[in-house]
Amino acid sequence: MQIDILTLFPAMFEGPFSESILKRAQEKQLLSLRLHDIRNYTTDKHRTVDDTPYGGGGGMVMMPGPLIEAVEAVRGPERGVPVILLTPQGRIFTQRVAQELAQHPRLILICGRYEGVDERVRQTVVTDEISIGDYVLTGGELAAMVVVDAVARLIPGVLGARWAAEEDSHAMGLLEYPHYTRPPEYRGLAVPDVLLRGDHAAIERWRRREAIRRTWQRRPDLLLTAQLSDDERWFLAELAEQDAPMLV
Ligand code: 4FD
Repeated sequence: MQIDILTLFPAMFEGPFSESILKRAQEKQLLSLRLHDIRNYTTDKHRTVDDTPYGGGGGMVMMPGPLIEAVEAVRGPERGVPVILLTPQGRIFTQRVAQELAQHPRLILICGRYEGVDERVRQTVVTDEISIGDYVLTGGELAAMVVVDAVARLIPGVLGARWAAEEDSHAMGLLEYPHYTRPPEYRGLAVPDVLLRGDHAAIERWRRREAIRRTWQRRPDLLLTAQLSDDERWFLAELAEQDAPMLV
């Protein structure tokens, strides 16, 4: 997969893209991350990328010219490449959206700065708008890094073979079960016996139930769509009798 990122601050991406899983994915040529400085697509001698808003009011708006020229140059003649603007006004980014984006061979991400982007960028080149959550950032760069990370780990071969991404809690629609490693007792806190006994069916059942317990306590909204067996539904009904979920 190739992801092109249009930004005024390409250096912001150096750390996250040069470490760990994203670094390895690029070395294995499963992922190509290309950074493009929007300022290289300006035409005036001051390399201007923003201007004051028509109609007045505070702040600066990113001009349409450099952004649209950048998208067209980077995209080339290819059709059907998603051009995604990271913005608080976009659809909320979820594991499902990450899975959807991971099906594409190419993505183009636009990182806005200042108070926003001239509306004509949306009207001409943007095909999708994504928000990583209901809060405002100083630019789209951190949001783009989040999207790249979540999408990259879904590309086959990027995670180790033992770590199929579809086994993730959020892909299952539940929160993760509790994890333990050595030692078997730490400061008087023991690892649950079932995990030490090696009965893999019992371990699986315990993990599913603990995932359901956690989801009931912390994110009961997720249980509306989670795929549960009849046995697990009975377990959930028992939980619901014992204690109410944490609301809000
Ligand atoms: N919640 C997000 C994305 C970008 C951003 C910006 C228009 C503001 C939050 C375009 C307005 C870009 C998010 C930059 N803040 N700020 O995903």
